[in-house]
Amino acid sequence: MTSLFDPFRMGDITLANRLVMAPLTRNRAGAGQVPTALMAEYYRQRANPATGAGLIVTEASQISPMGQGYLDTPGIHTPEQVAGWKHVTDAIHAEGGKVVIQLWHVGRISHTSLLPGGAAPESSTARAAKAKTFVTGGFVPVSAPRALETAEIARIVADYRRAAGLAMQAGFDGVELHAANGYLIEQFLRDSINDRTDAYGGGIEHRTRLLVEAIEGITAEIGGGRTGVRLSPVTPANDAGQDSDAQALYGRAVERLAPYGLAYVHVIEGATGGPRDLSEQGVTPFDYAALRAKTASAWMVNNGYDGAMAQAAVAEGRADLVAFGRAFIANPDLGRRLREGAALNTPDVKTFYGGGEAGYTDYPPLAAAHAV
Ligand code: 8OZ
Repeated sequence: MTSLFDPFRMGDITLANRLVMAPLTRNRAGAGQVPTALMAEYYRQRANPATGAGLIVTEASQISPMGQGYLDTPGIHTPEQVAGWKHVTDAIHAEGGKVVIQLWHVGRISHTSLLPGGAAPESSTARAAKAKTFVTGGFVPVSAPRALETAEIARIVADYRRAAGLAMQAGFDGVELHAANGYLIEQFLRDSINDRTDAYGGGIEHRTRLLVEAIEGITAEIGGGRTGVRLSPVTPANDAGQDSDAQALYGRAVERLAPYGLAYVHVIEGATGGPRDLSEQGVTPFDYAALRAKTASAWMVNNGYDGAMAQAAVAEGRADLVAFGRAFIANPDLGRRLREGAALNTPDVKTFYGGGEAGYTDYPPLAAAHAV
């Protein structure tokens, strides 16, 4: 029977185990949105597959200045950022770990104070989200966006592609396209947000176009075997609403990505960081197994898994890989703890976003002498 701790080959990337550190926004980048030495230490602590993750997915990282939506998130668009990330990937690889970077454009989930020249955020729509972000000084409502002109979309696709190339220069094993949680690509995917009348709006073929073009650009640059994608078919995160037919939309999206031979598809089941079952909120149950049937890529699941759930999912073949978020914030040695059935440290929500070492690199591992 397959275990969470068995090795796995995912596209061109060989993993020592199937335990994944989920992408986690921590807002600790330095000036110029450059990854810091402290960030390298945080990832290093979680990188050894003997005690930590078989794969790390980095925190979401903007592909352009317009792709940023929160204070102090790292970028992957300048030479300084590439150099900063190289310290991170070197630290992870020195521990024997593997790492992909999550490529991010927030779309309308941003604020003019974060954007070049105080620009309005860019999206599929000019309608503002009822959502908040945090900027210098605290939480604020997101700014009203501007709908991208059709002719501008090629620039966005080129930015994703360029970021994937920079990720390779920075020493990453691959990239994950962030197409989840109410950000730019989801703003195009869902008919609850996308109100366009051009070739990027309307029917499902049009609404999946940006996703497909982004993947086409990224895979042309680095290959499908080093590319993953993250989807969240029914999450309400960031005022995404619900698509009128999520099963058809996401089914077709995954079907259209199949020819690119992606290393993996990463799916958030239910509400991001919230309930897995949304039937009480009136959301039609989503059939994830039917979604998986549309791809030969490895299947990565996420949202509220504990060790027993993760082992069952892998043993029963419902998933190849299981991503843990909050548990990895508080437990650098989460792999060891799950393997040994040890208690977990409790994450401190107050230090999730921004700050320094506290609640970041100071969560204790099990004592070295802990009896196995
Ligand atoms: C929490 C805070 C800010 C951003 C996501 C990148 O939800 C995020 C995020 C999460 O995907």
